[in-house]
Order: sequence, then C-alpha cells, then structure tokens
Amino acid sequence: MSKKFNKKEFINDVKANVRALYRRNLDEATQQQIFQAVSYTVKDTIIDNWLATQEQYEKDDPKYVYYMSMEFLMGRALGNNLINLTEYEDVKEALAEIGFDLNVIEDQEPDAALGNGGLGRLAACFLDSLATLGYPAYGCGIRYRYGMFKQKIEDGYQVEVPDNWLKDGNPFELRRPEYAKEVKFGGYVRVVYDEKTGRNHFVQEGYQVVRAVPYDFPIVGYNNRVVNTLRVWDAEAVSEFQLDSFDKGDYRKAVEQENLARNIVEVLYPNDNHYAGKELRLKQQYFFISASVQAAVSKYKKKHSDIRKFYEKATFQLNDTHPTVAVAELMRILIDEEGLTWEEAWDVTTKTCAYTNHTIMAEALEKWPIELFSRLLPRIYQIIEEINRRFVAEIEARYPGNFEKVRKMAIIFDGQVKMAHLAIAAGYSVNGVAELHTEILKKQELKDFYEMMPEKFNNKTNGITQRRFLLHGNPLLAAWVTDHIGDEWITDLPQIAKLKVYADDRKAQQEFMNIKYQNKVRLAKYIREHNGIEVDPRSIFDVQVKRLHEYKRQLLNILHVMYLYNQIKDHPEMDFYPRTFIFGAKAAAGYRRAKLTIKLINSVADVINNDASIKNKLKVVFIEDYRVSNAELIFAAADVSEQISTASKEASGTGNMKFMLNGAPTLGTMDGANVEIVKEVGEENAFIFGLSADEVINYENNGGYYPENIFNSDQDIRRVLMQLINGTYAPNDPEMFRDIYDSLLNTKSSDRADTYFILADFKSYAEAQRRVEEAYRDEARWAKMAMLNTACSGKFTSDRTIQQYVDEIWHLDKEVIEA
Ligand code: GL2
Repeated sequence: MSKKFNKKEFINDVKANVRALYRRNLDEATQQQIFQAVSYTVKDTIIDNWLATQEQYEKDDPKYVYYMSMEFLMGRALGNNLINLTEYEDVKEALAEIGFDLNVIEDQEPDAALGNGGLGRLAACFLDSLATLGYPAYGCGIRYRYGMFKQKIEDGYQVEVPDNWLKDGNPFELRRPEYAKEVKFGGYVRVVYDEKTGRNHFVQEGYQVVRAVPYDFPIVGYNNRVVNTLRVWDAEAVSEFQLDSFDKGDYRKAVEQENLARNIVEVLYPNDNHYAGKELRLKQQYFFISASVQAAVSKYKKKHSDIRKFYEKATFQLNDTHPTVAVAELMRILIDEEGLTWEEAWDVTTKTCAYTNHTIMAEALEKWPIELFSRLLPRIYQIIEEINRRFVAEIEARYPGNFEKVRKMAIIFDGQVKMAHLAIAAGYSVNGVAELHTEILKKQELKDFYEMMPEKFNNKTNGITQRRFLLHGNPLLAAWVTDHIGDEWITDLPQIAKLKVYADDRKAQQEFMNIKYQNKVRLAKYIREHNGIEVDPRSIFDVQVKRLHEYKRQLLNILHVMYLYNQIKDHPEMDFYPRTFIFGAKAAAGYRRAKLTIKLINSVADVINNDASIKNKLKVVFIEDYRVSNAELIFAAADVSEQISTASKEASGTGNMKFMLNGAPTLGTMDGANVEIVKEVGEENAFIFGLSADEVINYENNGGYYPENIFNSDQDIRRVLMQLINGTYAPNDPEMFRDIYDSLLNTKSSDRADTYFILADFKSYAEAQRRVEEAYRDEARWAKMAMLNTACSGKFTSDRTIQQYVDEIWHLDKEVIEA
C-alpha cells in the first residue's frame, strides 16, 4: 500500500508549503491558504502513486476506456482523495494538533461543478469505480473556466452568479502543455487526386485553429495505489499562426482565433436534459473530442504500428450524444492522416465507439441544422454524409421500398444531422441506464433501430460510489456499519446485506435512528446558517433534491404541501406528525416555468413558516445552491426520498440510490431505477404511487387525459389550484403563478394541459404520503425500514455498474500496482 502516513512529516510539509506558497507561518495563514498547503502535501503522495500507475500501465500495455463526456460533476477533491488514500483520519488528527479542523479546511474548496446533474455526477462516480477496480481509464472532457452557476435566492427568485471556481488556483490539477493538440474549425475542403495511389485526398483550408491544452486531474482508487487521469482540455490561441496572419495582414483572422479560443471553454451550458442548439456548444463538442481522439491515437502509435488494430487498445464510451462527433473525427484521422481506406477506417471505428443513452425526453435530442454543422465542421460533415449514404443503403436493402424506415432512421434528414442516429449506426453497443429505460428504448424511442440491430442493445443500470456518499458523507453511519459487519462494504457494497440480521434488533434500530438524528441536527445547523430557518430535527425530513424540471414534478410536491396546509388550517385538532419539506434544485437559466416553480416553493415556505397558528407542524425549506458538497449532508439526514417523476420520464435517477444507501425509504413512482430499488428492498419498504410507465405512454400515444375532469370533481385539488391564482401565496400579485395554473389546466399554449400528469397522480401521492406518516409513527417499523434500505442497496454501487461495462462492453483487464 501507499507509503505509511507520518504525522510529523505531514505537519512539516504543510508548514513548508504555507511558507513557499504564501511566505507565511502557520499562525498567520488563512483557512484557504491551509487548504491549499494541505492539498499540495496530499498531491505529493498522489503523484508517487500516479507515477507508479503510469509505469505499470506502460509496462503492461493494457486496453483503455476513454470515457468521453461534456460533464464531470466531481465536487470537492480533498476529502475524497484522503478517503481513498485511507488517510482521512490521520490527516484530521494531524491538523487538529496544529489547531485546524479538517471539516473547515474542506469547506474552503470550491466544488468542481463541471456538470449539470445526474449525467455529470454519474461520470464522476464511474471514474472513482474504474480507479478502485484497477481498470485503465481516461476521463475526457472540458476544463470550463466557469462551471455550473452558483444559485442565490433573492426575494424567493433564483439568481445565477458565475462560478469562478479557479480563482484561488486548483491545487490538484496538472497542466500538460507537452500534450497539446490543434483543433480546426471552418474553412473548406479541397480534394486532391493522388496519381500514385489513385485516391482522393481531402485537405481542409482557410480554417481557424485553436490549441487544446490538457489539464490532468488525478483519480485516486481506494486503497490500491491506482491513480487514473481525468483529462480536461483548455483552449488557447495558436500564437505562431496569429503572427503569421498578422504578417500577411490578416489581422481580423488573428483576432477571431484569439476570440474563438477565449470563448470556447468559457462556460458550461446549464441545461439538464435539454438541447439548446447553440453553435458554441457544437464548437465545444468538437474541440474536446478532436483533442481527445488525437491524443488517444498518438498514445496508441507510440507502441503500435498497425492502426487497424487500434480498437484492441482503446474503446470510447460516448456519454450521451454530446461526444458523438468522435465517430467522424476518428474516421477523419484514420482516413486523412493514417491513410486507411473507408472500409478499414469504418471497421476500426465501429469496434471502438459505444454509446449510452441517458434520456427519452424529446427536447434533449441533439439535431444540428446542416447549414451550421457543415459550415463549422466541413470535413466532418462530409464524412457523416458518406456514413449516412451507406447507412441509408443498408436500411433500403433491409426494408426494400419502405421509405418510412429511412425517414425515421436516417442520420441526415429534414435538413438536420441527428446525433443519436449516428451514435447508434457507428457504435458497437447502445445501452440504457436502468431496466425500465432500456425497455422503453427498445419498445418505443429506438424501436426501429432495435429491430434492425438488436445485438447492439443492452442495459447498464446506473450506480453511485459508496466511498463518497457513505464513507465520506456520512461518517457516523459508515463507522456503525463497519462496527457491525466489517469494512469490506467499502469496496464490495453487496456485503452491506449482512446488516439485515439487525433489522429487528431494538438496540441496533435505536443506534441507527440515533445516527440519523445526529445527521439531521447537522443539517438543521446548516439550514440555520444558510437559510436562517429553524427546523426541528425530530420532524420528518422529507427531501426532494435534484435539478428542477417539470418531469421531476417538484410542482406535485409543493401542491401537496399546500394541500396539507389547508388540512391543518381546517382541522387544527387533527393529528399530524411534524414534517419538514426540504427542496434543493437549480433551474436552467432560461427555463422560465422551472424558475417560477422555485418562486412558488419559496412563497409557500414564506407563508407556512411564518404562520404561528400551525405550531411548527409544517416547515418548508429551499436549500440554496444545491451541489455535490451539500448533497452529502442532505442524503445523510433524509428520512424520506422523494422520487416522483412522471413514470417513463426519469431514465434512471441516481439520487434515489444515494438516499437508499443512507437509510431513507423511497416515496416514488415506478420510474427509472426506482423499479429496481423496490425490487431489492421490497415494496413494503417503499411508498409507491401513481400511474405506471405503460399507462402514461398509453395516454400519450392516444392523447386521452383530461385534467379538467379531475379539477372539476375534486374539491381539494380545485382549492389548491385556485390558490395559485387568488393571491394566497402572492398577495401583491395574484397573477404571479398564472402560468403554472395554466400549464395544468389551460391549453393556451400548444402543449397538452398537464403534460406531466400531476393531477392524475395527486390523490395517489397524497395517499402514499399518509402511509409515510403512519409508518413513521411506528418507531420500530420505521427503523427497520430505514435499515433495510441501507442493507439492500448493494446493487447500486457504481463498482457493479463498471464491472458490467467491463465484462459486457469494454473487455478490459484489471491492473495491479505493486507496492
Ligand atoms: C440523465 C437522466 O435524466 C437521469 O435519470 C440519469 O440518472 C442520468 C445518468 O444516467 O442521466 N440524463 C440526462 O440528460 N441528464 C441526466 O441526469 N442530465
């Protein structure tokens, strides 16, 4: 294992770093400076292991997976690195000795928020599992100067503040200018006939060029000395070219290249499950993909001379369609630079690329207008045209005379380039992210593709890393689990099933619930400090944290809170177990209805939290700036996990798994991975409600749902909806929430009313909520349920997911780093 921790040496190194970095002594240093100094000290250890890992890989020449993703939602690095080095407790102790609190030091680190939500956080969990399991991997992405915006709540509204996460410097990253690559945009393609070979050559001319410079982040495996690499690309202007243009008097072009470089990695698009279709986004995609594919090919060529066997040493996993230009970029390099024929290049490409689908939401589908695409990436467009020509020929051969098939499956159609179709046509694997989701892909969204090439389709149910979301995020429970069953769960989560024998043990139940209570106290303190709201840790903490999206139905949750409030006001004597409804959610900056929903939640909170007459039975809290670091506190403290998406819409969800691991039963629909959670834990240990995916899809296909019937026949629902437009929650502007009301009932817009079946599921949701309350009142029953959720969460480790990708898609060999 790694070099043994030496407390004295560690303290000396921290002191030396404070001196070298800031010319200060320990007692003069700020907490931020201590954070930097500690991080550099930890980085030293990591670098030893990083070198050892690269040396081992160099020797063994293994196959690598390149996990290509526009998003890596890493969160903070220091605490996680210490956990995985198994030095967390040692460092905590050492710091305490010199008067610092590791928790406070950790809080100095900004989250690396290079992602929006589930898709980006999944990529981060996957990297953790790959390193822990010892598989050679690169994460490939973009080093955004500004990550996901910081959310401030002002007067109940979301305000977006730029996330300048690099302002104090990032101690863990390493700039690698020696691996820089050039990426070309625009211009035109000249075809040159080569007499000797009798082949055409394609030369891109008149283009703009950007220098891609990689920054490497270490990905530390758990207690195994493996350190893999997340490589994110920064953009710089190409200075020589600039001078050259300037000499030729092409000043304008030089400035343009400078601007292109500056803009390209400036900011992460804050859209979750939504395609914005912006030109800059396509530039970002090609920028990091071209650099990553070039780097993978260069790496291969260092050791191998036959590029036609590239796929034996490399596989590209495309995290959704965002990196799909990789298909055409690899073809370009193989044909234009390596001199392969089309057929040879296609053979390599289709054995290298694999695609993961993460959503069925229609508005998330990437479709680029031909005009934009061909202007920005002329050579890449040519290649895609040829891929499409051949693919359409295959479709026609398979379904003669069936133009409908061509219309539905072509890669280029109706003036658009369809990235999912390209990924499926060129990929050797297409996977969904939960069983239900994969079934819906096969039966609905990608039916035609599944029929034509069923062998490509497979499921990989998502997972999460227990190292961050239990060992780091919930130290009390982690220690308790280890006390009872040993520590193998840290790298083998299914072991956690051994806790089942304690489910009926009164003492264990009390200990388990006491830990939950302490975590609720910790969260209550956070809420007091950040929201100025007092919440009672003895109340039920009912939590919905995730991106704000209509399909996730935060609206259903808050409408139900309004309904409960009406009940309590009408029947003050009613027996009601105190409940704290906790929300956390960022809305895409341009998503108006989502932002209005945040305002609604805060307005309802304002009224309810300030109504002394209800005697603190109800509290509503909107936690500002929900992100990975505060998520860890929130999961640990949750009693109830709200997973209430319209069935069929949430591809998997991963928050649901983090709650389960931390002992919070799911209150949810039969959607995404909820289905598998319920299968593992048993329906009696979850609270399931609502329409099934089949029912929803059936309504959608037949257009037959009338929310106004429910509105007209159900007084409780009608009253709640009327409160949206009668000033109950907006006395100064009763029209404030009109849009939300209209979205449920009115068909002024072109959308169907109540697209997400909120009214259809309302009563069933309220009923499930009553079951929650009833179960919670029975302490022993609840404790058992909570503990069983933790005990049955073994399937949902990302270690299992990654092992399935390795066995069924990537076929990698495990590496062992010798001590
Ligand atoms: C998502 C899905 O919405 C979510 O259900 C899933 O868990 C993750 C990871 O597979 O992917 N798809 C998507 O576009 N985003 C997601 O979070 N942004």
